[in-house]
Amino acid sequence: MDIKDFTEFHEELLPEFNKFLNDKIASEIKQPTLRDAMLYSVNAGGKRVRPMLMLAVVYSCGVKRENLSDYFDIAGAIELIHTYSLIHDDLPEMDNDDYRRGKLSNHKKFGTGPAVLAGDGLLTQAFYWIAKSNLDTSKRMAAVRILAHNAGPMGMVAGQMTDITKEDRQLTEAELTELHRQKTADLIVVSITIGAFCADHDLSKNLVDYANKVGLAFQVKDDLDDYGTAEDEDKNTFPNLIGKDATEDRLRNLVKDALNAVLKEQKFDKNLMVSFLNYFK
Ligand code: GRG
Repeated sequence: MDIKDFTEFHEELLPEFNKFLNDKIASEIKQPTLRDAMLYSVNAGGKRVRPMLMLAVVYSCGVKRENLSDYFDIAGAIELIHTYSLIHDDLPEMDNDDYRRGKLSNHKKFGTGPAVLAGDGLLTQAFYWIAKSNLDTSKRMAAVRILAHNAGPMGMVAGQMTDITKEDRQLTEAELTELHRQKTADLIVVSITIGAFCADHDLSKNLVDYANKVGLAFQVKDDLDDYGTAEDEDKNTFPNLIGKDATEDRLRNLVKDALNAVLKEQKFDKNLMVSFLNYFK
């Protein structure tokens, strides 16, 4: 294996993956406002953590660098779903944010109707990309099933519903953990597990444990990053519920557990998944 580190992997793959995303959306979506609104948020500065995690798992399972583009449709689908979720999350009837990643949110740029439709378009197109991918039928079916399960009303959409309906009361620690698991962790877990399925890796409890710990750590880090800002004040977050120090402890423990889990993984190059944990430092 030539690439030993997640950061290096990310830098190596990103330009090619970004070009793939842009070319594909630009050629497939003919309605100009819809195409512009979809491309606006896809190109608004996202870090591409989820698709790069998926591709890094594929690579760690032994797929060669030159064959990784065979998996771009599935990795792209995950990024489209992530992007749709952020557009809808920013809407006035949801989190009501005017800015995302320092740029105008989609509805502020295009209007609420177009933003809803840009999200709808990204969500639907994700499953079109998976269905049209050149991977074996069994892999495409697994990707559709896992993604729909974790991103839809059994996962992320359910988490979002809990979030917007329980906003005005403080959740218990167990409720908050479940909300974070559904809203954020489930899509991260998908990125890892779909990667393993697509690369013919026998999905083990260790890799699933790693995925679950990393997924939750992602939201706990986000909570810590936002802690103390004006918008964060009344929100259901770990630091608001259990305090900053206890939340930092929780993050450290999640990262330690993720490391221990992935180190036990068999028939798998561990360098990229271990170095990904630096994201939480
Ligand atoms: C609208 C169905 C629906 C779901 C929305 C993802 C989500 C659910 C809401 C976003 C709220 C939020 C900011 C959660 C924190 C964790 C998170 C998803 C952060 C953003 O992910 P990054 O850092 O984003 O990977 P970039 O900007 O890099 O793409």
